[in-house]
This record gives sequence, structure tokens and C-alpha cells, in this order.
Amino acid sequence: MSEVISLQELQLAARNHGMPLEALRWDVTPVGLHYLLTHYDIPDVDAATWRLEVGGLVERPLSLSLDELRARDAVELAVTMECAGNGRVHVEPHVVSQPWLLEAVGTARWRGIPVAAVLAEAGVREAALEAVFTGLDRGVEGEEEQAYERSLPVDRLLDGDALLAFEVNGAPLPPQHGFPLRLVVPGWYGMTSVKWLSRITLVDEPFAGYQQRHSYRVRLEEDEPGEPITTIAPRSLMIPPGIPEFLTRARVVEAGACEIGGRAWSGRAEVEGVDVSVDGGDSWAPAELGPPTLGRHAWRGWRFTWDATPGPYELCCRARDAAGNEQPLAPEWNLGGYVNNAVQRVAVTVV
Ligand SMILES: Nc1nc2c(c(=O)[nH]1)N[C@H]1C(S)=C(S)[C@@H](COP(=O)(O)O)O[C@H]1N2
Ligand SMILES: [Mo]
Repeated sequence: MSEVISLQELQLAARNHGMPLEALRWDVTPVGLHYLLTHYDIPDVDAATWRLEVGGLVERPLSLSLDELRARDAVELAVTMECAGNGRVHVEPHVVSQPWLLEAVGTARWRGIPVAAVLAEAGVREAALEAVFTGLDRGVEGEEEQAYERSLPVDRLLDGDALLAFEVNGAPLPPQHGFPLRLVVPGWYGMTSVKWLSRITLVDEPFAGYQQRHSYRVRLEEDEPGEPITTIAPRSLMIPPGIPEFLTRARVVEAGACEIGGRAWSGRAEVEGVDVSVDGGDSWAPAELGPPTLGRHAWRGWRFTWDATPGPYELCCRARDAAGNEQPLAPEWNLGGYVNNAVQRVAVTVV
């Protein structure tokens, strides 16, 4: 890992906090501990005049107030959300952006209206290929002034579980998570889930906005189109065992039976197993995987009992899913430092 991050990266890190990894203890992440990523500023929204506009290639354009949305049939889904840049500081050479270690993740119960229901109400026209979701927040990125906008293919939305959420963990969305309404797309990296929604526009060609055409693509060179980033690759993380040293965060664990536990998730298929290593990945043993208590869109718990004897160790955990995706042992570089799901390594001294 690079030893120095810049003042610019610190500015981003101070605004966009991660989930402290000890919060992996909770099935559902308390809202204030859920990670946060906001490219520009949190917009000032007046709920009384706010409307969701649904337009473009639809039979019946809609303009819905928050009360009108809340009056419709709502569903609640537990969803593990992760930023595509999670793990970025571990790739070499260093990528300058939001400097996530491994904490850009959280699980919440999002409540709202299925996107599919709203699209059905508006009546999607035959020619519509994608829906563009536009946020109220504006900024400049890549020298382009823009609103934060992303699109998804219409057919995915019509048979998918995507939600227009107005509640998180039983309370109205707080400003930082997209009040009054946000998109939540289970299984996809976080950039898909547009906050502070103002508009859904059905279009007949692939959306070419900055966050789609340039950002969130796996590219090795600046001038190649690259592969778009979509669903979440498998990852497991452990609750840091023992106690931390204040400045270095190095862990100190007492000798004896040590319960190691954590969570594992994948947006690509069901998590099938988690393996644990206490010797930096030279040897592995299976962890016990907990039941999928939160449903198929959220993480699962796992645990492992370690007979810890004095000395230095490197603890690792590694998840794999039913589609055969497994966490790599070492990070792979790309221009944006995206989708680095290499195994977590935690240095521990047993005393
Ligand atoms: N309008 C808007 N939506 C957005 C963003 C943003 O900057 N503006 N950031 C995206 C990114 S990159 C991520 S990872 C998630 C983070 O959601 P959270 O802050 O609620 O955890 O929101 C996504 N939706
Ligand atoms: Mo993100």
C-alpha cells in the first residue's frame, strides 16, 4: 500500500466515511455507520415541492410527489451495498481518488416502490432501451459540468428488484443517503444506486453521460472504452480480532481460542463458502457459513475458531460464490482502481 495520500484525497476521505469494520458485527448496519459516497455536495431538497418526473419514451409521463409515492404499495429489501472503489488504496501503482481501504460497504433495509411498478404505470414504449436516473446534485468532473446520472437497461429493470427507496432501516432517508428518494439496485456496485432522484428518462440509445461513458469502467489506458462495471464481485471481511494499537491499528490478540467472524457477499451468485488463513494465505481452512437470514441481496455471516499461540500472524479470509467467482490473492491494477476484491489481510500479534 502506498505510504502517502494527498490533501485532495484527505478532503474526499473526510467527507465520505467508511463503515468501521467492527460494524460487521451487525446484520443490518446502523445508518450512521453505513459507508457514504457523494461525488459533489449533498443537495438542499424541499420535500414539499419536490417531484419525481418519469418521462421520455413512456405512454403516460408521471410527476409524483413524495406523498403520492408513499401511498403506493411498498416493499422492503435488505441490500448489501459496496462502492466499486472499495480496496482502491491496495492497488499498485497508486490511483488518486477516494482512498478506500476496505470499509466502503454496508447493509441496510431499504423500503420503497419497485422501479418495475413505476415503469409499468408510466407505460414503457417499445423503442425504449435504457432508463436514465438523474440526481439533483451537480458538480464538475473530467472538466464536464453535470448532474450525477446513471442508466440501466429497461429489461433488467422490468424483471429486477430495483427499488425507489424513501426509507432506510425504518426511517425516512437522511440527507446524506439521498433524501427524499433514491434508487437501490441490489447486487450492483453502489454507483448504480442514484441518490436524490429527480427524474427517470426512458431513452432509445445507450446513455453516454460521464458516469457511464468515462467513470466506472475497467480500463488500462485512458483512451480505451474499457468494460463497464456492473455487479459486485465476491468479498469477505472479518471483524478485526482483539484490540487495536491507536496509531498503527495493529491488532493484539490474547492466546487461546479466538473466535474470528465476519461477513461475505457477492452480487453475482450466492456465496458458497469462506476460507480462512492465519499464515498469510499459505494454508486455508473452511469457515462455518451462517444462514442467509437477510435474503439473497445481503451479506451472510461466517465464523472460524482459531487456536491462537503467541507470535506474529497474518489473518486472511476468502469468499467464493456459486458462479465460480473467488477472491484473488493479490490486487489487479486498473486506471480507476475499481473492483479490487483481493483477500483481506490483517496483521495480528498474539500475546
Ligand atoms: N446522486 C448521486 N447518487 C450517487 C452518488 C452521488 O455522488 N450522487 N454516489 C454513488 C456512489 S459512487 C455510491 S458508492 C453510492 C453510495 O451510497 P451511500 O452514500 O448511500 O452509501 O451512491 C451512489 N449514488
Ligand atoms: Mo462508489
